[in-house]
Amino acid sequence: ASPNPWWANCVVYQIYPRSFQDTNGDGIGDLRGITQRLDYLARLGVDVIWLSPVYKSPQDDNGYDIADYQQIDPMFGTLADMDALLAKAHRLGMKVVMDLVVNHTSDEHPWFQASRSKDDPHADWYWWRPAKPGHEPGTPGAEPNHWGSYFGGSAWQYDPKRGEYYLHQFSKKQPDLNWENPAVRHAVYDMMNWWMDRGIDGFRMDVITLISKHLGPNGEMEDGEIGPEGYSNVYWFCEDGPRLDEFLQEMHREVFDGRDGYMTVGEGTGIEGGPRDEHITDPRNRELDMLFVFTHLDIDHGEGGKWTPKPMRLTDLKRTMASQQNAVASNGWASIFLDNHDQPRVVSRWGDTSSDDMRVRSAKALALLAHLHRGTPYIYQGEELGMTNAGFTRLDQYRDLESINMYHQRVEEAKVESADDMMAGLAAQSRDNARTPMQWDSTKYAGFTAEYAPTEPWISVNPNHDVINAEAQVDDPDSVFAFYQKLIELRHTNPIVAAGDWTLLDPEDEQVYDFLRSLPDSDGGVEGRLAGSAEGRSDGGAAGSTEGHLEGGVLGNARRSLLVVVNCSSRSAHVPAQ
Ligand code: TEU
Ligand code: CA
Repeated sequence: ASPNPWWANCVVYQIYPRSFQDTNGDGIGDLRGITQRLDYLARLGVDVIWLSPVYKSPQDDNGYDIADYQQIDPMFGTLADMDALLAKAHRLGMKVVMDLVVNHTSDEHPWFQASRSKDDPHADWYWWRPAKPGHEPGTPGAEPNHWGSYFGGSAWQYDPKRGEYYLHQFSKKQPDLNWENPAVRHAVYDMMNWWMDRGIDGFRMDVITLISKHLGPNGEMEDGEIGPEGYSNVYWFCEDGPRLDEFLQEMHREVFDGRDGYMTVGEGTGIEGGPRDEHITDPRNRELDMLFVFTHLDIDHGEGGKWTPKPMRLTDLKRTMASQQNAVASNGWASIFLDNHDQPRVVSRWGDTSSDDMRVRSAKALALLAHLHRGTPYIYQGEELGMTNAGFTRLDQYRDLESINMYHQRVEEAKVESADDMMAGLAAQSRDNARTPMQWDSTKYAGFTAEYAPTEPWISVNPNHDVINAEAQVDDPDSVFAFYQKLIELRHTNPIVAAGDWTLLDPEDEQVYDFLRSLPDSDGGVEGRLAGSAEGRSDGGAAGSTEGHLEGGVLGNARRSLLVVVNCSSRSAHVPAQ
């Protein structure tokens, strides 16, 4: 059933446009900046670029709140700039995938504005509900239920014009669209077709597994247990709802049937890497090509969730990765990622950054680990340089609404955490860790914006850009950048990397992460595997001690199999990395 489609041999590079390259000195990255830097990406060797949202938006959640799907936000440029970007990328042999954010729109989208009138044709395009019976609409406690938003506060917002509440899982400027309404779905498909016809090569679909809601038989929305912050969980209502497969198949029919050379990857919020992952990505079901499954990024979340991080155990990483790999071993396909714009930088998170040398080794080890699993690897901008967490120590350095809102909610309102603990949680887990400007060179603003730019970057540049930057790495054969180049090259040239089976070797070992890749008709044999494993362990040397380091190597490289061994012992010696 393995289709071996074009994207199985590809490496995708995610760009967060506002932090990539500024060309007009306003301190915000733009499309022209991306176009200028495409040669760098071609040199790295990536095949596909995924752009986080660049559509017209009030930027409440940095563009994940879209007010017009068919316009570029003036901050980023124009449609003509987008066409130029596409043309140059294609000329350089790279495809371009755009972010599709259709679980919700901005509250400033004309659809939502129209929906505020009960007699408008758009009245039913969002999730409107009246106040709780017996309560005065708009007063505290009158919300339809206790669901909390992921970005703080209630998931319900009162609209005085309509006299009702609308559901927003994310910020109150991100109302959830009502996918039960066929008019909503067809408006989305029309927009997607418009972009495909313009020449883009597919979509990364934001929280696409949340579009179908679990309604009761009469449209009821059940409340849940109220947590320490005063809200109940909304996720059970939205994750992997009963009509998800139907909606994805309809989308496939309406947008993708009859096209080729494109790819789709869905953010698989709530999909655990099991039968549902396999089902959604099995090409026979005509839903999505790949999903991002997040189980491996939850392993360092403590009892209070991501804001109370705990040390990561290597055995948990292996267990979660194995479940993701095994889910799609016969049907479907995996996406492999350790970083994105919502996650702290993996080298700070799980690596050893106590010295420059160890940071570089850690970055390479993590790269090796990710890129030699079976699936399509995703690189998040700056990961290929070993960029680190932001190192912010004050709340006013943060820009992310989730980080700021959750600080206020947890520390000041619900008082579930001290200010110091929350600042430590933010330093470890805030999304802004991934959003500091791309480090191109060692000049004042890291080459992200000109030194004489009239405006400071929208978020501070990491002071370590004097050491960690692209200019210092692109010509250095020992750099993290060069290591990524080699891994990408390996995927393109060695069929075992793209197509080989994946077998985890020592699930219980806390220091060594080793696995075997082999093509089904492997002539390596079982004996060879075991010998390779033993060799890897002794070569790792420091396994069991606390003085080794996190680094990796491909030890066996037979014609039909590949043994990958990553020594993670230093990591265990240095957690919690805070
Ligand atoms: O993220 C949604 C998501 O599933 C969460 O893991 C999100 O990262 C978390 O709530 C924040 O810690 C997507 C986008 O990637 C994110 O940038 C957007 O803010 C969000 O959807 C809403 O569009
Ligand atoms: Ca700019």
